[in-house]
Amino acid sequence: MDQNNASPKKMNVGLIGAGFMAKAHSIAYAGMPMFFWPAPIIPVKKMIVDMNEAIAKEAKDKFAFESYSTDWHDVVNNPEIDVVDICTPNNVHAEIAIAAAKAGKHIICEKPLALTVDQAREMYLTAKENNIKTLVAFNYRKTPAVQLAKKYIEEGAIGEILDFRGTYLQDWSADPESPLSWRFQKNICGSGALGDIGTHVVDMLRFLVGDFKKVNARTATYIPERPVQSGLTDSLGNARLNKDTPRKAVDVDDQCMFMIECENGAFEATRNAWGRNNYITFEIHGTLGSLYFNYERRDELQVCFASDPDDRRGFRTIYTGPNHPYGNGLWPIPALGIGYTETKIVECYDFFNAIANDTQASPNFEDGYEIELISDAILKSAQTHTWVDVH
Ligand code: SOE
Repeated sequence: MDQNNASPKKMNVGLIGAGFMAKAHSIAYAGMPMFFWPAPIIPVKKMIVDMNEAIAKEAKDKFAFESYSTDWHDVVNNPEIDVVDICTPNNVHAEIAIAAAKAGKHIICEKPLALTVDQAREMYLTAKENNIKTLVAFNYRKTPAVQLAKKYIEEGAIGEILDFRGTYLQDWSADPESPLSWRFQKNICGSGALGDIGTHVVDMLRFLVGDFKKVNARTATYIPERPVQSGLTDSLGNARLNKDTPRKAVDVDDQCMFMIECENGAFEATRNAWGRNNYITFEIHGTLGSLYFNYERRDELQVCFASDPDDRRGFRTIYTGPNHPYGNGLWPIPALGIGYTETKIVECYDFFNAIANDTQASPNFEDGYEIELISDAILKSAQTHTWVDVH
């Protein structure tokens, strides 16, 4: 805050990649001070970048940025920019983040952090050397009901954790005619369902139950080729291409499942599960109770305790609201509805709080690197059909 306590400090943001995620992040920059006042810092949408000039120009107006460019160097080399926000496909995260860290910019990077463990390590170490603040956009852990689950676990309410399971199921790529966007090309995305959606729940489970020691995984590619779409814009299954459109091989996983050794855990991710749209779930069993969460009903956390009377024991629903984590900034009555936008606003709040208070936000590049190690172990395990150590 200014000395006279009048208004919070401002910081300029340069956002790179003007697709679906740019929309989510832009709303968060605008909305964060409205939800969490006084804001730790007010983000100013300075410049948006997209390789495609028409998209960049339109995004400037649509997402309310002051200027646009087609070259990400214009953001990274711009002394006026304080924060670089990377919303590009995964294959350029490392190059941009390393340059931004060397230029002393704080960085928000979309998930997964990188294509490989080596890239993720270099991103993490460069950020550390340059003493900047980082955040990887695993936003689902910011859902108040997930934070409430963490509170129950930390308070010992469910006792010692025995086992857990998680899923991330979607169906937008279940149709064989849905196009081969960059999310199905290993050289651009690194991995398929695992990196795109599985890593969100890996992040959530690490947050809730702790680090993974070993994994035993299987992956499958159900649809070996898809019609090729032009351009990098991601239709997320919505485009239907002409029947004669050339097809190309998919070289990443459509589905991935694995067992986890830390406590005993199991997990499945796929984008080919008809009827499941954003079915992120976890169920955690402890010696004293259980917790269950499903993002499709994200205002709710289901809890059950061993200490409940025998004739009334069963899952009951807690609706998150003003008395729960982040609740003071969000809506004043439980069950008014937390959405994707709110998770992004909380993420943005945590990031700027970290800058204002000289701490690190969570999950940061160190967490992103750890998740890359886990993903690498999962892919190795699926290849070798053996348990693989994460470290
Ligand atoms: C597509 O599967 C996608 O947009 C993911 O990339 C996001 O991370 C997820 O939040 C929504 O679905």
